[in-house]
Amino acid sequence: MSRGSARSRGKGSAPPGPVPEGLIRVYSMRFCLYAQSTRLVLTAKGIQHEVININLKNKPEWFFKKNPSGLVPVLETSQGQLICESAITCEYLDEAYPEKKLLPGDPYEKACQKMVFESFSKVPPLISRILRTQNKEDCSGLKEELHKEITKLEEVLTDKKTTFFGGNSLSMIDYLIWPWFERLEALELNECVDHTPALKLWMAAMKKDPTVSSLLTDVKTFQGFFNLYLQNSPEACDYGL
Ligand SMILES: N[C@@H](CCC(=O)N[C@@H](CS)C(=O)NCC(=O)O)C(=O)O
Repeated sequence: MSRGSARSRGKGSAPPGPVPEGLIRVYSMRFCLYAQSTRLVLTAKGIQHEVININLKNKPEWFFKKNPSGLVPVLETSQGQLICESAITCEYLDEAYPEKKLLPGDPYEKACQKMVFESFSKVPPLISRILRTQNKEDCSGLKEELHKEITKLEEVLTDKKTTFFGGNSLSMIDYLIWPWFERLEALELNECVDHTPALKLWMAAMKKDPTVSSLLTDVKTFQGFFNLYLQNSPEACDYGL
């Protein structure tokens, strides 16, 4: 059970009931990059879950009881436990559902994944600033900075000589950073990976992964969403439904 493409719940909607036994719930938004990482982990691990989409431009009052900061993703268990912050939700899922581990057991390898994630942490704010800059000609400095950060990730892959960031198979770190790369084309930022062949191969390999491909969104849909989201439209989160 998932309903990842259900319409979002907004102000005035009834709060959802308790999470049924045997399921975990994720409060999400169809286009949220952070919630996508959580949904990728839920899907990759085959965890039975339900998705409740939140209208982030017209949030239901009850949602602040799930997360006072009003951000998605949030996980809710059948015992009423609430877990927020995407990286924390992903690590929680990996520990709470230990079949098919996505984080390495080896402490050093795990630390390496966290170091890559820390290095990646400069990318989301840059992409967000580029998205919000009205006059795209003013973006050249930001694009240069983004290119520099992306080059650091390219170096990780070339030093490791592996297809994925944690080795030759997909693991947690790949799911944590993928959503930003999926949106490069829709944001007309593909040039940032023009000179990073290892990252390009990684992106191609990611798209072939059944979990990643099950949650892909097409470029036009992303662009339609960005357009409405930047206008603060309450229709943004349900774009295309
Ligand atoms: N650090 C948070 C960031 C989550 C986040 O920014 N989510 C956005 C949607 S992509 C959100 O809920 N925005 C609503 C708002 O800013 O009010 C995480 O990793 O979970």
